[in-house]
Amino acid sequence: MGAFKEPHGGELRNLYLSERKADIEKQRAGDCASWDLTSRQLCDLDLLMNGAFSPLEGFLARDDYERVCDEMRLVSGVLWPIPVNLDVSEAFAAGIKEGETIALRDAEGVLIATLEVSDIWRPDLESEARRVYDTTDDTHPAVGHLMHRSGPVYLGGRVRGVEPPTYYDFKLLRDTPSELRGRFRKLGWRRIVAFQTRNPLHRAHQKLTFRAAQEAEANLLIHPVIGMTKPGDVDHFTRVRCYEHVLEQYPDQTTQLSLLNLAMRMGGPREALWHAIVRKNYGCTHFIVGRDHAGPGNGKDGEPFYGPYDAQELFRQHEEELDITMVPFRQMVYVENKAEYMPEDETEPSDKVLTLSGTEFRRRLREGLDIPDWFSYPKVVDELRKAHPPKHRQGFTVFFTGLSGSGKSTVANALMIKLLEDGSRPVTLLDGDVVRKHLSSELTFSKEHRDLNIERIGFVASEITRNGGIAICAPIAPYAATRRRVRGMIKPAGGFIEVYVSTALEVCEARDRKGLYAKARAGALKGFTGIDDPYEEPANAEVVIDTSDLSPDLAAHRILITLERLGYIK
Ligand code: PPS
Repeated sequence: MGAFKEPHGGELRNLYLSERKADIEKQRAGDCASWDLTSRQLCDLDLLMNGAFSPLEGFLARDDYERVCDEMRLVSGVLWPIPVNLDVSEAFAAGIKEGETIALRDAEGVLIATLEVSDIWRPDLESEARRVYDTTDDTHPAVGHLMHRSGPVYLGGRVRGVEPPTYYDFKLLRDTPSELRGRFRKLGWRRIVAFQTRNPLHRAHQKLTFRAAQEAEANLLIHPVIGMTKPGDVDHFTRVRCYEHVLEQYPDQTTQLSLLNLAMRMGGPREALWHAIVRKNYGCTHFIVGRDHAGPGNGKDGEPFYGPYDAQELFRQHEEELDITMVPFRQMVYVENKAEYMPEDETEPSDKVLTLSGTEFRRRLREGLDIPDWFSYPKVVDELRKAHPPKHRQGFTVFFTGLSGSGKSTVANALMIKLLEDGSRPVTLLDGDVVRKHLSSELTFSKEHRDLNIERIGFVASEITRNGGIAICAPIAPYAATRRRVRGMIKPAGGFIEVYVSTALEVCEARDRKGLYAKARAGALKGFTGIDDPYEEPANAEVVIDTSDLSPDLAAHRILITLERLGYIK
C-alpha cells in the first residue's frame, strides 16, 4: 500500500482566458495567421488548456523538447516523458515569425486558442522517434505518425485558451481535472485508484480493478481514453456503452467513470509515466499499471517494441517524483472449479484455469460463435456484437468488371433481384450507365476521368457497405490499380467480392447492343475499351463468369454460392 498522499493532486494550470479577455483575443485573432488543428492536435490542446497536462503552459519550446526527448525532463527539471508539439507545414511556417501570435482553429474554423510563437524549428523526426520511442520502425503508431503524417516544422509557445473544443458525444462523462477533483472532494474521496484503458472491459478487468481499489483502500476511477487510441481498436462509442454496463457491476458509491480526451502515442514505458502524471492532475492518488502498458504490439521483426514489464520498472524508478502510487496489475484468471476470478499467482496446481485470448474472443465475435458467460457480461457482448456483426450481417460490395457488352448489367440485375428476394439487407445497384448519368455526368472516358468515376463508385459503395447494406457495382473499371484502390476502400467496411465478367471481346463486339463497337472500329469513337483503350484483366477476382456459355440466372446463382461460401449470406 502506498504512503498517504495529499489528496487531489498538485497545482493545476488553467490556460483559459476570462470571458472578457477571450472576447478581446477573438478580435485580435482576426488579424493573425490561422492554423487548422488536426484531431490529434485538438486533443493535445484540450488537455493543455484544461490543466490535464500541467505543468505545461503551451506547446513545448525547442529547449524543453530536446530535454524531453533526451532525459524525459523539461528545462525546469520537472519530469515530462512525451513531447507535446504543434507540427505544421513548411508553407504555413514560411508565413510566420518567432514572437508572432497565431490563431488555432478547429476543423469548422472556430477559434479555440491562440499561440504566442516563441520557437520555430525543423526537428529531426527520426531522431525524435529513436530518442522517445526507442525505434525507427514505422509500424509503431507514434513513429508512423512522425515519419508519414507529422508536419516538418514545430512551433512552440504559450497557449491562451479561448474556447473549449466542442464535442457532441458523452458530454456528461467528459471532465476537466478541476471538475473531477471537485467531484472527488464532494464525494469525500481521498484515495483514488485510476484505471487507464483503450479496450472494452470484461469480467477479469472488473475483478482486477475492484481488487486493486480494495487493496489500496481507495475508490476507483475508470478513466478510458477516447481521444486517439491504437488504429483498429473498438470505436469509442461502442466502448463507452460497454463501460456504462460494466459500471453497474461495482458496489454503489465505489466507482466513477470519466472519459479522457487523450491522443495516445502507444509509447509503452514513457507513456505509462505520462498517463500517471495526467491522472495525478485529475486528482488520483494511485494508478494501475498492467502488463505491456500502452504497448504498440510487435514491430516488423515480429518482436514486441517493449518488454512486458518495462513500464512497471520505469514507473518504480520515478514513483517518488511522480507523487502517485503505482498499483501493479496482476493477471486475473478464471478458476472453473472455484467459479471465481483470482490472481494467476494465487492459483493452485490442481485448479482448472480458463482463459480466452483477445484473438480468440475477436474470432468468436466475427463468426457469431458463443462467448462464455465467465468471460464477459451479456450486455457487453451484445454491444460488441452490434458493432462487429458476424459476416452474414455485415455489409458487402459485389464489384463487377468487364468489357462493354460483356453482360455485367444483366447479371448484376439478376443478382440484385435474388438478393432482394433473400431480403437480409437493403440492396443498391450502381450500374455503369446509371452512375455516368447521376454521379459522373461531367466525366469523359480519359484515364483520369475513368479513375475518378470508379473512385466515386468505390466511395458510395464503401458507405453502403459500412452501414450494413449491399452495393452491387457494374462499371467497366478497366484498370487494375484503380480496382485495387477500391478494394482497399471497401475492405475495412465489410466484404468485397470482385466478379470478372470475362466474356471475350469478339462476343461482346458481335453483340454490339449499343452500336458502339462499330463506331469505335470506324474511328468515330476514340478511346473505346478493348479497341483502342486497354482492359487489364483481373488476376484475383473472387468469381469469373463468361456469359457466352452461362445464362444470367446461372451466373447470378454462381455468385450467390460464392457469397454463401464466404459467409456473407446464409
Ligand atoms: S469506366 O471505364 O468504368 O469509367 O466506364 P463506365 O463508367 O462503366 O461506362 C461504360 C459505358 O459507357 C459507354 N461508353 C464507353 N465505354 C468504354 N469506352 C468508351 N470510350 C466509352 N464511351 C461510352 C459504354 O456504353 C459503356 O457501357 P456498358 O454498359 O459497359 O456497355
